[in-house]
Amino acid sequence: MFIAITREVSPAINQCELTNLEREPINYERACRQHKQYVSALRSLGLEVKTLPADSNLPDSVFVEDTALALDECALITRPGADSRKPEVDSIVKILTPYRKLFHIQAPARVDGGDILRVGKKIYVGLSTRSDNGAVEQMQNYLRPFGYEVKGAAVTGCLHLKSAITQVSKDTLLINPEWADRNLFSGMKFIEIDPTESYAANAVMIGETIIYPTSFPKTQKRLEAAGIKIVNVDADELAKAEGAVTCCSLIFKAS
Ligand code: CIR
Repeated sequence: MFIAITREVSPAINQCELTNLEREPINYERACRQHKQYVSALRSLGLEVKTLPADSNLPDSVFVEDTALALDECALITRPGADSRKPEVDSIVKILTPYRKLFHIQAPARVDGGDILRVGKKIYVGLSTRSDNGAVEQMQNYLRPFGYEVKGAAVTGCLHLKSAITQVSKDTLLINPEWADRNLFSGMKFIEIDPTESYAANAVMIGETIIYPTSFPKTQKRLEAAGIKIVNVDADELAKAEGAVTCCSLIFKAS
């Protein structure tokens, strides 16, 4: 059994951080409806969903992925790169404490969970505007004893590593080759996004199925042709906050 932690959309979502997108109005009610659909998709795949309440002081707090990395053996509490997001970790510490031994990224290092891509025992950390080598070093020290290999990965043009590349099956990564270098991810197969759909490389893999936005039909055809099973969600409202589907949950094994 897997647990997914999610958090309701903040009424202050229009004050979210933005790095690569121009600000445009986010329809709060529509974002909430789409978020509910996302939670239903997680439940339809058998996950137990624990949802934290919205916080009007934390505009980006719906993007829980950025606050932690939950592994089978332990969990890492991040130190988010944007100052407005640092307090988001407090409620995540509380909710994860019963489940895992926690390690904390210490200042001045910074890392957002959106930059952390785990593929089996390999952990890639995007060296973006939000995450740095200091965090990579701390993660190596914390996670090597559990058999993980932690590596920095260059990322350009997008907010996070997982905007550029995510896992879609046991041996396959979905990649935007403009934003990440496939040579870093040895031993894997790749599906490239359709070049007209820059933001299409973010999918949540749950078992043999992915949760995937309806916004990228051309890339979806490529995924279907590769035999990937898809549960679609509408996610274009939170995409205006530079959020994608992995960002909205923290998924880990219950025991
Ligand atoms: C931010 O800039 O931090 C938020 N507006 C978006 C965070 C998206 N999170 C993610 O990709 N993991």
